[in-house]
Amino acid sequence: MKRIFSGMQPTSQLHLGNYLGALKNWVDLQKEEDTQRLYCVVDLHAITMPYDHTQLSQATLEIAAAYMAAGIDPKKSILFVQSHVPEHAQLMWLLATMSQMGKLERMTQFKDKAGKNKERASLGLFAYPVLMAADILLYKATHVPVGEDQKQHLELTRDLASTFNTRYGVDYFSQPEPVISGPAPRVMSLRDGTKKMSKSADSDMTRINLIDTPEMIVKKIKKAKTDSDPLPDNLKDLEGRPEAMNLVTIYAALAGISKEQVIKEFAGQQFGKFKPALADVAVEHLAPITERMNELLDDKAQIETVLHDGAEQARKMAAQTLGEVFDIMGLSKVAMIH
Ligand code: AQP
Repeated sequence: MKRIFSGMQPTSQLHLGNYLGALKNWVDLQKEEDTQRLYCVVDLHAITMPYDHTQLSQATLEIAAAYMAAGIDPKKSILFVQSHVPEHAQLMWLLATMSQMGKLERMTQFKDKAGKNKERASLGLFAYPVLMAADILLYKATHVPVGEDQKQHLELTRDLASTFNTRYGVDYFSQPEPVISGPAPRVMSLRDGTKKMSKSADSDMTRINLIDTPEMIVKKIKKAKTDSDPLPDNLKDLEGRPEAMNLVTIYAALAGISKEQVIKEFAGQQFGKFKPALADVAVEHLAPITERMNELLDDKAQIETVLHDGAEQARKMAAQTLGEVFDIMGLSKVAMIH
């Protein structure tokens, strides 16, 4: 059976990149028959960078609310919080014993987040991809829907699955497939078309958050960086114009049409005309999600019940895998409590 796993960090509010690169795809995947889906709020990942501990628990609920508001249905998907299933951290440690430092050092996300001060980066940040591998392998996920930025981490997960099998002479973990087919696998910053839209970018004007009001969305799109040329009449001529390409990609993804169709509709028009149209599409698409999210956050007990049930289901699956991995690795289970 196909089994899907994915997660997002409660580092801050979700933005349009998270939505178009991953979350929208998760929702669409709920249409698939004979598929089990696990969607997680990965709070243990979120603490690998400096964070506000007074806000983490609230941020975790907000991400769960965003999942549900976007259309994740707890009847079709198991929705839970990573730290509520301790097996994630346990399997991570076991996988850490077979993870090569050299490979982890080559991870782009580590290099980006550690910056120039690599020596002072935490072990948690360095081992982030190993925890992500544990998240996925714990449920023997076959498919992992993510944005393009996570491709390298997925390759490491596949690598670790093979290393485990080879080291212990088993055919236990299969190779999870990345599913990078969201409508916009890489949404770029509104202020710099060469950088990805990110929760942790300093300026809020670089991103559209799922909780932004219509006025904020209109303002951010109006102020988005562009060049002074009109939109061309073919997609090829958008090459070398990253900001223009980004706005066209966002429009296409939100309107559910191709980029070619967007170009056909707006060929020859200046951004003064295109931006208000984009803002309309964005508000129309996001306003119902924001409204639902706010409703859910007014009734936190409902979200907590969903997360409680989800953790219970996830733990059963996780405990089984961990027990099997203990057997394979020769660890004693004599007094193991589950
Ligand atoms: N700009 C993006 N375009 C498309 N997809 C994106 N994703 C993130 N940014 C974009 C996808 O969203 C999912 C959840 O990501 P995450 O919470 O693990 O965070 P991240 O990938 O590290 O990116 P963020 O949102 O910018 O967070 P920070 O700034 O905290 O690192 C993933 O599937 C990701 O691919």
